Amino acid sequence: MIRRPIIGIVGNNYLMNEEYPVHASGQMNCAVISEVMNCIPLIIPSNPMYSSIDELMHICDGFLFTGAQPNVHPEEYGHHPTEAYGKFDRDRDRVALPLIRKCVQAGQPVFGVCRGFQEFNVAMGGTLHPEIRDIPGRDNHRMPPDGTLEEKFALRHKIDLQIGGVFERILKSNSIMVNSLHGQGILEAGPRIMIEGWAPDKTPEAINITEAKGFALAVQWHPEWNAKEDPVSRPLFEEFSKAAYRWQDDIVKI
Ligand SMILES: [Mn+2]
Repeated sequence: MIRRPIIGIVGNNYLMNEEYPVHASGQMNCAVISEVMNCIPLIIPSNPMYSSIDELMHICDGFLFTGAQPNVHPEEYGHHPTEAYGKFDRDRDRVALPLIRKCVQAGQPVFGVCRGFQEFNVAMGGTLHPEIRDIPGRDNHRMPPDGTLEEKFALRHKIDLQIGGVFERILKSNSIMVNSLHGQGILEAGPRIMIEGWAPDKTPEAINITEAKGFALAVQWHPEWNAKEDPVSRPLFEEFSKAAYRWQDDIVKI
């Protein structure tokens, strides 16, 4: 092996201090790739002009689709934007959605978190709801508006996992506790989206893409928080890591 696997982090585009444009990703994403996965984190500037999807797949061995404040643009799933949808990051949409589709087809490992989870669903033909707490019977899944990071990322609700599913196999349990920092959620699951985890109010929180050739899981919560110690986060990232090492081995053999 020449080097450890590289995990591309699909970066966010935003205005620092509301005026200076930057490409960025949270440091927790890099830390989990380095410290739990034993892989190399590489933040990708999400702009389709800079690199093709094939070039990104050649550079990296797997991809992490992280959380972010801007939502996937509703035109990507045939809905009209309203103020309820908040801010957008069209360049990330244009990189993330085709990258998910192509990786799933190729078997290159992909893991989605929060916005990444929503990107998986949209990439596979599903739709999103801009504010799930407005759906009758649903809870508020947003983070507390105030407080420390520890309070914002604290465990908030249970998830029931599908018995016999991929998540249950990895986590060796069908009931787990997770944090919750999302306003959006899945409205209709795409045809190949297998929902394997539900919050107590039936909001989908863990998905697997059926008939994907490789590792293709996504979660609505933020497993990068406290990933070294958390009994749910750690096995998920370890499994993602194994998939990236396997992918790299296979590529080297070719
Ligand atoms: Mn939640």
